Amino acid sequence: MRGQYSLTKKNLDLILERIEEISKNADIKAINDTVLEVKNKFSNNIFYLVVLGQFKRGKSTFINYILGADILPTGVVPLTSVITKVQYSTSIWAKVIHNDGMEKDIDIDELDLYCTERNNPENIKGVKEIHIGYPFDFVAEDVVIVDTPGIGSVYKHNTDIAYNYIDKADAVIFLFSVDPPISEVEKEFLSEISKSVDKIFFVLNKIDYITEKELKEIVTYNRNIIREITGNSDIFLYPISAKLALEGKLLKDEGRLKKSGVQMLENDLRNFLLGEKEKVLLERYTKNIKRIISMCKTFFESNIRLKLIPLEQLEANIKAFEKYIEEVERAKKEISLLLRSDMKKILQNFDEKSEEYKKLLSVRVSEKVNNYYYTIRNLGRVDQKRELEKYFERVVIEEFEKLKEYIEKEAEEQYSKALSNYLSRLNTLIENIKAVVDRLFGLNIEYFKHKTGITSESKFTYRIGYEVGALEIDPVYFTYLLPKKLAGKLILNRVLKRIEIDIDRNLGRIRYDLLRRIEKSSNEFEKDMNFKLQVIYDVLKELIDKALKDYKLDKESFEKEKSHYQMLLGEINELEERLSQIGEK
Ligand SMILES: Nc1nc2c(ncn2[C@@H]2O[C@H](COP(=O)(O)OP(=O)(O)O)[C@@H](O)[C@H]2O)c(=O)[nH]1
Ligand SMILES: [Mg+2]
Repeated sequence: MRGQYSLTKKNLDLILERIEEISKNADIKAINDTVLEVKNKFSNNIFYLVVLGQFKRGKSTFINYILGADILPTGVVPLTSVITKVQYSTSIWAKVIHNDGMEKDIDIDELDLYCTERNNPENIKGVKEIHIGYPFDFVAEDVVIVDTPGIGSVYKHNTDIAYNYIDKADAVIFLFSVDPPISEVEKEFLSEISKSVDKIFFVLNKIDYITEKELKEIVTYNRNIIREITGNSDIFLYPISAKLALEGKLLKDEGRLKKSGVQMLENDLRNFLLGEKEKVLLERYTKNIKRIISMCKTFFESNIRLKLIPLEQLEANIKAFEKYIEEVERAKKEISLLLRSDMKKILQNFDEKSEEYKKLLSVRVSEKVNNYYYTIRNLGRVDQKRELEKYFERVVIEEFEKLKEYIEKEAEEQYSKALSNYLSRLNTLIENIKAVVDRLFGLNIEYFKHKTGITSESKFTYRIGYEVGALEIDPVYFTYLLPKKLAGKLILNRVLKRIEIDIDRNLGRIRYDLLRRIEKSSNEFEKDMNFKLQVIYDVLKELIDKALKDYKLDKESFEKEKSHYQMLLGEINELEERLSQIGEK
């Protein structure tokens, strides 16, 4: 097995080396970058087992179980913001890799300083990855377990990080949990993953929350959804409780371990890694080389085709394209403006309803406080005041939570409606550009879609999200001192008077939060839109400039260039043939 693996690996290395030479010769950035990426990924024979899922599904808890130690921060509010790689090592160590490449050794107990949103808000410390070495008894040393931040969180950068990791995963453990049902975000995410990763272990976590009977229903329900999304009817869903599993392992409590249901998953994982790790690695390597080959082919074919267009025609087409780009830019501006005005409407809607919210809350809280006062009216003055204040605080928070939920839902609905409208406009625009490029230059710019996500944009990366912090009740006004002789009704009145002030302030907080998120999200959208279009312009420019430069050559050299590309294309075709022969072995 090992020998066969090395031999095949060597053959694939040779093919990639040759492709690298060819691509260097052609000097196209998108291709060179991809070659480098694939080379890095497969040079060290490391198998990436990536744990994915929406945030708070229990990913970190599960990895802690595998490690047999409470190492990764769990239940962190709101979430982790960098990926963590765990690998086997005889000693325990941890280090932080910064975005600029700097590395720093840290104490393993300090992980939360770097990977929690709370201690590293929006990743101001510029942490890219955290690497951990730990002597855990799982599988081989060349398996790296990757803990990803959750998708579907309020922070877009987190979603992106999890997303970027799909490409690098050799196998995936995808965690669902029994608490809330499968979300739209999870469905979309899973659909992306199943397109690119062949081996996915589906796990249903937190089964300790439910009864056997409920479990049966949830498993059936979730399995059907997964089947539908992946188009695979042969789906197994492992029901586990990562929490019980971890506790069981730490406390050496067989009962808990058994109840956690983790054993079957662990066995299957182990067997899979022992038996198929190398096969999977080779398959993925082959797949990636194939991808580069088709990039190269498209490029050479395009380039040869460009050379068949007479110079005057090409120049006229470039002019026509420049005109078209002006149109695109206008459309782009329009999308931005309309999006922003829709976003403003969400806020206006909130403002218009604000008075209504206030009244509603005021009525509800007063009613409840009044009723409550009735039940404690016989208490002494001090007790009465204390109890009333406590009750008041609780009721305000309760009522606010309800309202907040309602506001969130409404805003999210309006937001995603507006956004999906503009996303589909942007996608249409991109499709149009592709069609125009094809018509004018006979070029297919699809080949670099992998690098830039040029094709279509999915909507969940721009969730508005919503996470207002704890509500604020100003403690100061509870400390007022009442003149001794005043009591009873007066306390009640004072408390009731505060209602409006409290409601005002907290509505203000919700509004501020809404505004901030809307702005952030619209900015992200615009940034991405600009980036996508710019990438298309850049790639085209690179291709056309190359073609134009060749036109400046004399006839003989021009023909020579043309046949040079034809030769390279021939070589690429040969490599493709060689690759398919390796696959058959
Ligand atoms: N009841 C229960 N809680 C769990 C289980 N697994 C994880 N949790 C809790 O769920 C929360 C989120 O877990 P965490 O591992 O941080 O999720 P992650 O965001 O996916 O990494 C934490 O408070 C965990 O203690 C489980 O099997 N049962
Ligand atoms: Mg986590």
